[in-house]
Amino acid sequence: MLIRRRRPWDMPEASVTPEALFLDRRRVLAGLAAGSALVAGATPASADGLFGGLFSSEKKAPPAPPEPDPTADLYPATRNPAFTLDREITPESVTSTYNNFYEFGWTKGIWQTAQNLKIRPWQVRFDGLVEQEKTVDIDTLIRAMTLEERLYRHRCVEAWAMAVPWTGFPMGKLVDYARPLGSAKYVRMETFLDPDVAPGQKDTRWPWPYVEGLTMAEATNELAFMVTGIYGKPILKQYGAPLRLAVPWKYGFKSVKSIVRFSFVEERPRSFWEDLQPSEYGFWANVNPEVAHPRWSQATEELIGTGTRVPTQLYNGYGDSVASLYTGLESETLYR
Ligand SMILES: Nc1nc2c(c(=O)[nH]1)N[C@H]1C(S)=C(S)[C@@H](COP(=O)(O)O)O[C@H]1N2
Ligand SMILES: [Mo]
Repeated sequence: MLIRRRRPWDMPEASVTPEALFLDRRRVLAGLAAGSALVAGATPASADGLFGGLFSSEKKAPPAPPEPDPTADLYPATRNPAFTLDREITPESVTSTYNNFYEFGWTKGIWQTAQNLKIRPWQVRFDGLVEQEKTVDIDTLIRAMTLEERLYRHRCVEAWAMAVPWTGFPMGKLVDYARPLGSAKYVRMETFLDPDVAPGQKDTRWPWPYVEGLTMAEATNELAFMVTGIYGKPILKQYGAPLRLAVPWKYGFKSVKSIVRFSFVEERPRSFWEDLQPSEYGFWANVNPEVAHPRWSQATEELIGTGTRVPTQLYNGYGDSVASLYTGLESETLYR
C-alpha cells in the first residue's frame, strides 16, 4: 500500500497545480542544505504557513489599470485575418486573473503580486551566434517592428485552454533583427531574474531564471509570435509584460514571459521545466491529445471561464502550419 504523508513543503492539494505538483526530492534537499531563506524561516506546521505570506492573492478582481505605456499609441493594431478562430475569445476578466507565472507564486491568482514587476526601463539582450551582440531598449525594439493582432488558442499542459487576442510581431522579424550567424541552431530565451520583486525566485529549489528554447525553424515559423499587447492594449504584467512569446501549437510553458535575453546557440537549450522534471516536460512539448502526460490525460481541455470541456486537437489545431517542422524527428519525444 502506498501511504503518502504530507511533508512540510507540500502545498495543500487544492491549491497545487499539476505543473508544480512534484518538487523533486533531490531539489528539496538541495534547497534545505543551501539554507534557503524561505524554507529556513518558515513555520513548518502547515504549507499555508510556508507559502501563504508570499503567495496570498487568490481573490477574483478586475485587471489592474495599466501604467502609462510609452508605446500605447501603437494600439489597437490591425487584426491579421489569417489568424482568427472558431471559438470565442476568453474575456479579459478571466484571463487577467488566471495565470501561470511561477516567479510570482504557485497559484493562478498571482496577478496582484505581478504588479511589483517594473517593466520600464527594460532592456533586451541579443547574444551568442550573432553578427554583433547588442542590448536594445524595449521601446526601440517595439518601434522597429510592425504590430498586428492575432487570435490564438492557448493550451496549458494542465489541460485548460483559452482563446486570446495577442498583439505583437512575428518572431521571424525578431530573428532578422538579431542577425544570427548560419551556425545558430536554436534560440534560447530567458526571463528576468530579480528575487526582490518576484518572491518565487527566492525559492532556490527552482532553476531560475525561467528559460525556454526553440529551433531556428520553429522560431521563424509564421505562427511563432512575440507578444507586446493583448485585448488591443499594451500587455499587462501578469501575462509577461513587456515581451513574451506565443507558440500556440505547443503547451503553454514554452511561451516564456517577460523576456530579457535571446541567445543564438548551437546546442539545444535545457528549459526550466525540463530541468525540473525531464520525465514530464520536454523540449518539444507539442500538443497531442493522444499522448498523455505521465499524471493525466491530454484528450480534452477545459475552456477557462465556460465550465465546458472540448476535445484537444493535434498541434492545438495548427498542424497545417507546423506538422512539417517535425518530419524526420519521429524518434524524439515530440509531445511532452
Ligand atoms: N517566465 C515564465 N514564463 C511562463 C511561465 C512562468 O511561470 N514563468 N508559465 C508558463 C505556463 S505554464 C503557461 S500555461 C503560460 C501562461 O500564460 P498566461 O498566464 O498568459 O495564460 O505562461 C508560460 N510562461
Ligand atoms: Mo502551463
